[in-house]
Amino acid sequence: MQVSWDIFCDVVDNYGDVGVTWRLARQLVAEHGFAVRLWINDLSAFVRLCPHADPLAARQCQAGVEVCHWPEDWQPASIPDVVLEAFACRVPEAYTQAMLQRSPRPVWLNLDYLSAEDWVSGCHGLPSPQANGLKKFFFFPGFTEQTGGLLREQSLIAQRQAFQADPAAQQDFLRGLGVQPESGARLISLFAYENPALGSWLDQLLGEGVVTHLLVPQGRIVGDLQRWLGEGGLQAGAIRRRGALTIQVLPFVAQEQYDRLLWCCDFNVVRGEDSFVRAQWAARPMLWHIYQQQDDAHRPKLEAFLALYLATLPAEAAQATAELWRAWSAGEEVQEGWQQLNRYWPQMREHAEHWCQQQAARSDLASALVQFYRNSL
Ligand code: TRH
Repeated sequence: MQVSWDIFCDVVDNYGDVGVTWRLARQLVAEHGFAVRLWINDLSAFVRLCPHADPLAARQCQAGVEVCHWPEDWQPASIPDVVLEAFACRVPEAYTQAMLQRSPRPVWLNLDYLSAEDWVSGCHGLPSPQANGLKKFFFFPGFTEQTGGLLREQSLIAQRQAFQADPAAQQDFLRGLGVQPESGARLISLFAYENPALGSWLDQLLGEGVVTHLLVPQGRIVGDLQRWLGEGGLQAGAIRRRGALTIQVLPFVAQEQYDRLLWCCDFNVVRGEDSFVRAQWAARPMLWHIYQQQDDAHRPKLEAFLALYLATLPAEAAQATAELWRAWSAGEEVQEGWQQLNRYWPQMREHAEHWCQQQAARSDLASALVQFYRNSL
């Protein structure tokens, strides 16, 4: 009998919650042969990542996944072998009651946010007994052996390497997006939250006089871009030239295409959780705009990742990266950090590939979840 999974996704904001669960659901179907239902409470967010999807359908099949609208008014549904709540969302009470009735009881998991902090390895896989007698397990993604790993499709790295070794394929892909960079141009992608630091970086890019093509997917940073350009209403497709700097606004594309965009670029600015991981698989130098939390709770997360990511880099290159990332996340001027980083470009490029290979040598998150499920039988 085919093993069945329910994944629950409460879209808090933006696209990370739905991005991670949609990616995981597809992988569980494609690589592990499971029957997966993905419950999403806001299908409009899902449609951005899966443009063919129907935002109004109560149920639809996409890439082999049964994508279901998670209604406020919950209707009874069968209970699968595995129930996964993403990012501390809670399944409906009636559903929990039905879990109690099932024999055998389903394996119940809570997939947490990604963090490089030390405490994560101590909490990964721990049970959390519930008052009703059910047991829920905490499952933590992460960067070390003691965690659940990172989402990575089986052939992702091979695909990425083949694409990066094929300039014609890159050119075709970019042309499909309406992007035709000057030959030899430095390509940069920018997917970030609002940031007052943007102007200082654009000033710097402009001042360097290096032919640069900056690709900006539609989203929250576009307001700051408009302010710097001194105009409003920028739509996807807009191209503006300032000296050697070309800025182009891109449409929001499907996840597979976004991967290719990252693979094409020399430098990627990413944010949140999922694009942050995808940039690591792209194996190019990057800048992470970490999701800002109350009381600066994101700062230790940023530092924890920097400590891991930069551990094997020469001190100066590590220092330059850390300065740039800290300044960007604090919304402070980034000229200095960017200039410093540019001095270590060859090391940063090599390091990005090395980090990617190191992380890819470990079990991926979907496989680790499957293993956890099998061990719990
Ligand atoms: O959108 P994000 O900022 O998402 C999140 C959420 O805010 C979440 O609540 C928070 O907890 C988390 O960050 C840390 O960033 P993220 O995670 O990178 O998700 C973006 C998704 O959008 C990712 O799956 C990649 C995808 N994407 C596309 O599919 N096409 C595109 O063109 C772009 C730019 C992104």
